[in-house]
Amino acid sequence: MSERSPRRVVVATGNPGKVKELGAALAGLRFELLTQGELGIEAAPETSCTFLENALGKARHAARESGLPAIADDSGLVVPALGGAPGIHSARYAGTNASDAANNAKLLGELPSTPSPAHFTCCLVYLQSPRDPAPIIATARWHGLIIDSPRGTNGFGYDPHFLVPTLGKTAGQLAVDEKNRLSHRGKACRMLAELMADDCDIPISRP
Ligand code: ITT
Repeated sequence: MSERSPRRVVVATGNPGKVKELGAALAGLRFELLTQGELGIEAAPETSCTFLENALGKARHAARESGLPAIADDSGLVVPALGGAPGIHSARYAGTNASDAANNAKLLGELPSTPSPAHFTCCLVYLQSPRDPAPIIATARWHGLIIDSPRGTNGFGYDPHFLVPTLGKTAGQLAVDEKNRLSHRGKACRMLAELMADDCDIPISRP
């Protein structure tokens, strides 16, 4: 591979909302991002109790199956009034393969009152290979309030119920670039890109 050709990297997610946001936020890296679905790779089981360990597991699995470097995102909504739930169970809060609508309904049913403070967390991991002993890791949070009436149809997951107080809008009312400027995932992507820029082996086009 010439030094200038983009590096092929597998994105270890099956969530189309994440693919859209990661693709936009990581566009500055000279990577050709391929999803694990495109490569016929099944999702890794999420068996750990932290976002970090789950992200490492997903990236390791995708790197092993594809033979390519991998980026994984493990993320979720943390609500202090619910003892941190749904947390790492955010995607399956209302059950395995639950829809976003079912997860949101369960969230509102469990909350003692609204608006309720909450944050999204995103942990991103980049592995050069499944046995990479020095993963690049970036993690970030986005604070807001859970409200009972949904607003907006953009984004995914809990976005329509996640109010960003400084904007008076929910995450579901934000365009991808606007959300990435503020969000847990957007911030983690910028941190990951910075950390990668310090790694001379990784091709980065700096603005
Ligand atoms: P992959 O494991 O295939 O990446 P997933 O959706 O199962 O997809 P996670 O286990 O990391 O991924 O769970 C993330 C869940 O957290 C996601 O399905 C949403 O319910 C919620 N979530 C994470 N980031 C979010 C965001 O930006 N907006 C709304 N909800 C979000």
